[in-house]
Amino acid sequence: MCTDCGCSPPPKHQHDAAKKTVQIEKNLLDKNDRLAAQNRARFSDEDILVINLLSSPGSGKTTLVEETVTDLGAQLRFAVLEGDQQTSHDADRIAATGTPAHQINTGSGCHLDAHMVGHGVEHFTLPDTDVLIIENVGNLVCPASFDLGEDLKATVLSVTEGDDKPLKYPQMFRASDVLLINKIDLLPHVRFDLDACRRYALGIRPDLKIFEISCYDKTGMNLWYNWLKTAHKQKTSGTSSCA
Ligand SMILES: Nc1nc2c(ncn2[C@@H]2O[C@H](COP(=O)(O)OP(=O)(O)O)[C@@H](O)[C@H]2O)c(=O)[nH]1
Ligand SMILES: [Mg+2]
Repeated sequence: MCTDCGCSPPPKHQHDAAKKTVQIEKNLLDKNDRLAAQNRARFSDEDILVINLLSSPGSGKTTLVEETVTDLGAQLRFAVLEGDQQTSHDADRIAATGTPAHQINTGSGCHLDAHMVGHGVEHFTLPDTDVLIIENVGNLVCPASFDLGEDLKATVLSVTEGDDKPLKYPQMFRASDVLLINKIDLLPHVRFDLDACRRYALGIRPDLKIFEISCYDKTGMNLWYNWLKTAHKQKTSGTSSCA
């Protein structure tokens, strides 16, 4: 009888392979953490607030960024890194607002990593930047594990995705400082229990800051904007985060 998992006969080679995989993953994450620390030091030197924006595909991340840079562009200087497997659609959308934007294509990759971000920001003039938004690849799993050197992780969840997502993908919600529940203009048309969603998310991370927003009719957007401005002020004054 195998002592690791109780299987019979013991498939030793499988356990060896699993150990090797764990070691490779650990090495990858260690390397990522070192590069993320370098990014973080650089962003702090430049007084830049960095937001890592996460969600599944289609929740409205790019729309949120378009609205935010348009409405706050006179008060804060934004730069936006866009992550997708293919196309430059999202960077093109942000560039159309007049905001510096750069697209990172990950090919088959399911998340951005600190190395990509370190090179991505070479396309911006960092001393002219107050807030860097990094729109991660749409995926509620892997991006949670990769530190990019951000100050805060913000997750967008739209009401069409179901109120139980915090329970199904707890790692993402545990890692997040902010949750934006988007598309609440669609609430009359979908079965989404806002109170239950809040309860599930807060059960996973009790200090999670939650905004209920609609990028279409602008509900809740001013609260998000005020929070972002306060977070930037706190970053540049060296006080702790407002998350
Ligand atoms: N009804 C509604 N649709 C939205 C809202 N925000 C974004 N969308 C739509 O959702 C779709 C996906 O948006 P996008 O920003 O590309 O999502 P991303 O994949 O997370 O970047 C687009 O058709 C948007 O117009 C919203 O607040 N309400
Ligand atoms: Mg997008």
